[in-house]
Amino acid sequence: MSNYAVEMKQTAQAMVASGKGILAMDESNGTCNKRFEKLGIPATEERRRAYRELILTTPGLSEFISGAILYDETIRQSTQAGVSFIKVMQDAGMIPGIKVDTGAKDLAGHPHEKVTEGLDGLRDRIAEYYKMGARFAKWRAVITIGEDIPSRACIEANAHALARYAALCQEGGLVPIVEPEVLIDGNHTIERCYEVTDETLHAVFAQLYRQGVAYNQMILKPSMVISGLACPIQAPAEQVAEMTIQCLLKNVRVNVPGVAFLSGGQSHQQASEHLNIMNAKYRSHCPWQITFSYARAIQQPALETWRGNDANVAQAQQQLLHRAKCNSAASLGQYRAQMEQQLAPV
Ligand code: 5MM
Repeated sequence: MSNYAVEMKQTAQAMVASGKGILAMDESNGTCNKRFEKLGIPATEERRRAYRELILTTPGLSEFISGAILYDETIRQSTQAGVSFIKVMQDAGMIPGIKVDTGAKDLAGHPHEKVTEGLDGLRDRIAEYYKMGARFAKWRAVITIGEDIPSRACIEANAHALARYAALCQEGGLVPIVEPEVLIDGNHTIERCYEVTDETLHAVFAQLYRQGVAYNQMILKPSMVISGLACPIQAPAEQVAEMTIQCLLKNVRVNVPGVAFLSGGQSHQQASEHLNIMNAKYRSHCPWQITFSYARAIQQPALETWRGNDANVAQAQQQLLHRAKCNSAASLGQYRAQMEQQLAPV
């Protein structure tokens, strides 16, 4: 048993406490810059810092957000006034987390498929992040649906890496968020997405078991079972919720404290609606908390309002808080479409 077992169990439970979710703001510089460039925001370290300050200093955010996943550049940054982001989070009662993978790279011998890298030197990086104040970590594996893919090789390589990452995290005191994302891109049906998600989760839990990962000290961050974006038949929200829960019940160990979904390219309202139905209809059938760990589905309206202009900070924070509030309500099965009309002042 890890020396940190008691602390990690408490952290994992706090990350998915009732009515709270995890904010993903761990975009690597490449991804963050791409999002900035689309809106004409200068892709500089200072603008990335300013944007992350906007997010983390949003008044009232911790009412809905238990913790935030940072990127290596961000975890070392501070507010304009010189307060480290870690301290800002700790003072606000939000748990600092850190993305530790180094990205999805081409899988040798398997065209169009990826394997996530980052195991080299990970033990030392975990020790450094723990010392800085991080208490959880994240690693994202990417599974693509297409003609004849995913291959067994891709699913197994990613599941194995996720489990080795999770074991290293638990050894070093960080709660691992285990994120196997089945991409929404493609013209596949929801049934095909179910098959692939089922196979992926099955492989991930087999590897977590093999590597001795403690299920009660981790969080699962899966994608929902959903129609491909280009599929001519888009499954209704009720079906997305039902098939997602069915797939999770089949594969996720009962003592995992929480499932925190990624939004994966869904619109922000869809992401809230799907999460809400899962909680309203199926929460009592599930042994784990069901919540969110969204990036785009929380941040996008705020980013579009801010546009790199400091004069827009307060309004952007209002947008961010609103999405956090809507998703918090969804994690309790209390989200209603009318909430979208009720922006609270910050
Ligand atoms: C799937 O992406 C994660 C969740 O975000 P969405 O809710 O927008 O789908 C997210 O944490 C992602 O891993 C980060 O944005 C990091 O992205 P990159 O590709 O820059 O590492």
